[in-house]
Amino acid sequence: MIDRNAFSQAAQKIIDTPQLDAVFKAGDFTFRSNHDGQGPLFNNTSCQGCHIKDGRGQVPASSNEAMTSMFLRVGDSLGNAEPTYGDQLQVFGTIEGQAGGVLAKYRGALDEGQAYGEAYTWVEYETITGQFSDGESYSLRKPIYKIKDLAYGAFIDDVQFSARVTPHVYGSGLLESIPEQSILAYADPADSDKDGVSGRAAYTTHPITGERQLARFGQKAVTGSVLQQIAGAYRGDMGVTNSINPDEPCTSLQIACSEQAKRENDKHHDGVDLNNIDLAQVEFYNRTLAVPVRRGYDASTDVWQAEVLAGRAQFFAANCHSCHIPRHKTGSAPGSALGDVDLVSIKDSRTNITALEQQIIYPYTDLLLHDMGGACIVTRESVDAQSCDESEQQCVYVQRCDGLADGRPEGEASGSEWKTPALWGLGLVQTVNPKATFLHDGRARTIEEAILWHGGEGRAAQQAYINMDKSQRSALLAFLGSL
Ligand code: HEC
Ligand code: HEC
Ligand SMILES: [Ca+2]
Ligand SMILES: [Ca+2]
Ligand SMILES: [Ca+2]
Repeated sequence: MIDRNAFSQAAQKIIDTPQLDAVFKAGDFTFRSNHDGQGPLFNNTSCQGCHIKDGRGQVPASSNEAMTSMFLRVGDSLGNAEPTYGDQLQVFGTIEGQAGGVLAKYRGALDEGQAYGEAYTWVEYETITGQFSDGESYSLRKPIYKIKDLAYGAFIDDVQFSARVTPHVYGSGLLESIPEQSILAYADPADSDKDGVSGRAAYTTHPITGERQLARFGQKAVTGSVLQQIAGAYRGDMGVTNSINPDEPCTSLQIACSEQAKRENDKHHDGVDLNNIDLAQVEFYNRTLAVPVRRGYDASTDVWQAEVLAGRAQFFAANCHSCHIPRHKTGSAPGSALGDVDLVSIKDSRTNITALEQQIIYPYTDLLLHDMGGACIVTRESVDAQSCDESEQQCVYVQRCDGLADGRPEGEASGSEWKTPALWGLGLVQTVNPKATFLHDGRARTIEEAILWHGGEGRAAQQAYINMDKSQRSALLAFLGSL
């Protein structure tokens, strides 16, 4: 289905099995729903609010519009959480008697003891220009992130930010089922084949079994499973505690947040905000959302369009496939670590999800970390962009970066490493959400701009693109659009 619902289909084997289809639909419902116990701090009220139609979020249209489907992570240059604000800036807070989310107010949580949103964040773009080898020019928008209205006081001096726009979720279960060994086969951390591309595996600890496992979700590869990812999202993005993340997203320095959390728990009395049945259903839903079918060929004759074939050749000639590995084969897909779930209960058993097993898939990713180059500087500025002293007036924190770097290490990734994203479904991104854009922070308005931002290990591929003539560039874009 090539329409706005292109990312919202169940895998066929799920549709064909009524019991599984029922769990998929229940998970879909919960994915779209607001929850009891949401807050005291949050970025959005539902999964779907960010993963718009199971696809991407979007950058706000103006600086007056709060970020709702993107956010800024926060921390220091060594990868530690910010002591007061934790690892993410939640722009909404919860205040008794005020409906909906409450935005940040400068010193509001300190002076009034109320759980305001933590800070107001926005982005401004600067235009930078460049030229293809054939003389045609291009322009890119370079983001400058700004943060004001800090409700809980100043940040530490060495504060770093990482803007993230919401990625798509379909195909997650297939990516989860690629055997670790198949991914490790592509890692070349010391670049021993000297092609300028290394690729490093990141690891994490399974939240239930405690096993060390390859990290493959999140834009810096910090979580190892769909379950770990979504349990973190419930807590960090929505303030919905669960069996895996039982604590509200308040740090010990955020008294107003903890006080509000106590008031909420007085109301709910059931330990955590979300039960495991809902959590496991949403996990199942995310794992079994299907990848849209390829376009770019004549369905009646099965013949590929000439331009798509030519673009595919350019993709390999530019060495894009050294990171965007086209083909993988999934292995086994054990059921949820929480246990098998149906509509009303959860059992101790773990039945494999056969729809995800032994599948040949074309995600175009190695799921490894790559140094994409660049560096960032954070300054404190007054409203008129002069330097600023927080003891006298409110400062605006400003992050400027060269290249794709964010300057904020996370998990095992450095401040300039990113996980290669899957390219499947790329051509339908703006069909599903016309406001969606590309790269980790949505700075690229088009697929072409995303390619032009590649630096570091991706520099040679970017240069190859710049050196292509116009017909070669169009062909490559036609190929990417058919994925
Ligand atoms: C406030 C916006 C927001 C909300 C709400 C949200 N997400 Fe996300 N989601 C993101 C962002 C941003 C990322 C990338 C995170 C990163 O880079 O570490 C992400 C990543 C993911 C991924 C991993 C994608 C990948 O391939 O790496 C999955 C799966 C996911 N979210 C599912 C969910 C589910 C399920 C919910 C509801 C419980 C949810 N998300 C709620 C913004 C959101
Ligand atoms: C060194 C590894 C590497 C190479 C080589 C590489 N990429 Fe990427 N690519 C990445 C990483 C990592 C990202 C994510 C960067 C970010 O979000 O900041 C990315 C992002 C993208 C995106 C944006 C995807 C999205 O979901 O928004 C596109 C499109 C893309 N690459 C296409 C290409 C093409 C085409 C080539 C060859 C000309 C190429 N890449 C070469 C690693 C690579
Ligand atoms: Ca809560
Ligand atoms: Ca926070
Ligand atoms: Ca190499």
